[in-house]
Amino acid sequence: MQLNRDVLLRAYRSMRTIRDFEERLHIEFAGGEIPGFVHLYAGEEASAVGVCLDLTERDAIASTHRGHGHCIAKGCDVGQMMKEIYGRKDGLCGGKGGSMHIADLSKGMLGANGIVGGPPLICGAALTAKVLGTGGVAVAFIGDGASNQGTTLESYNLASVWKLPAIFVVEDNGYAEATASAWSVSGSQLKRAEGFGMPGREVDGHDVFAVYEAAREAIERARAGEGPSLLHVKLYRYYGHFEGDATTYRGPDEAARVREERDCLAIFRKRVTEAGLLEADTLDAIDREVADAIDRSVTDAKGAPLPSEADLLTDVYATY
Ligand SMILES: Cc1ncc(C[n+]2csc(CCOP(=O)(O)OP(=O)(O)O)c2C)c(N)n1
Ligand SMILES: [Mg+2]
Repeated sequence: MQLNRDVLLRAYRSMRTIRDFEERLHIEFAGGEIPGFVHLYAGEEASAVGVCLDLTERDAIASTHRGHGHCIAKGCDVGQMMKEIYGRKDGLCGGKGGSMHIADLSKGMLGANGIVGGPPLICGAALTAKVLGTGGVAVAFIGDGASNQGTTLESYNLASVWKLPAIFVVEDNGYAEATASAWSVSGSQLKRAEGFGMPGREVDGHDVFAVYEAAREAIERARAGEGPSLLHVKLYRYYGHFEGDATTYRGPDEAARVREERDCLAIFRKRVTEAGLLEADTLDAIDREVADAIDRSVTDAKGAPLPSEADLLTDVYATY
């Protein structure tokens, strides 16, 4: 399917924003001002963006510990995200979530998650959509490591049994911390889906068009009440597992080679300019606008106030 100009521009801006956000955090984290752990999503942009292009605010996503890209693709405010990661009072979660627990329920972003294996969350969101008849779908992003968690397999079963409008996106970047998926994942992701009665598709995660097509099919199936699907998205993370990881478990030029040969931004640019769909100048202008926005977000975050002592006592209990 040919995407229209607006959607193409949105896809590029979103992928570029994620890349710049993450590359800037890589630099800023080394300065020591950012609290907690940071796991970068650079290199995996086409997955979050391709999956979220057709989602709206009535649709929910549940992220992983590597959640900034999912947040941006789902429409979260980048300035507030940066403040959150810096632990500032007017960050997306009042500075109390940080990188690993960032969330924005108003956008249907249920949260990044420190516990690997969060797919049960989207069974709840999908069941809500089904019972209330909202037409919404719920998407779980799952790492290759998380694909081995019992909670993930239980979610596959529940979603199939209840015919939930759920989509499981296995983002297979080849590693869980320092362990290669070749060592830790048995059988095949698609056969696992088949075992639970779901259709599954393998997708090139460096190609936003391929991800979009596969996600669109799964979303349509979910909205039509036909039940869950699984996407096995093959991709790669450019940086270490967390910021500070010496990455001794992969070859010295492995990441550089993937960046050179399979950069989703370069692949997109080549494809759309050669086909005459977008002009290089237009993409360059987006690059400049995004660079300015990220710059501003860091300056604003560094200058923003921290939570006060009194803020320790808020958001502790929820009342319904
Ligand atoms: C239940 C649980 N077990 C272990 C961990 C520690 N841990 C954090 S990230 C991670 C690896 C996750 O790998 P993967 O799911 O492939 O995601 P990736 O980091 O590659 O995006 C592990 C084991 C955890 N956070 N939660
Ligand atoms: Mg992984």
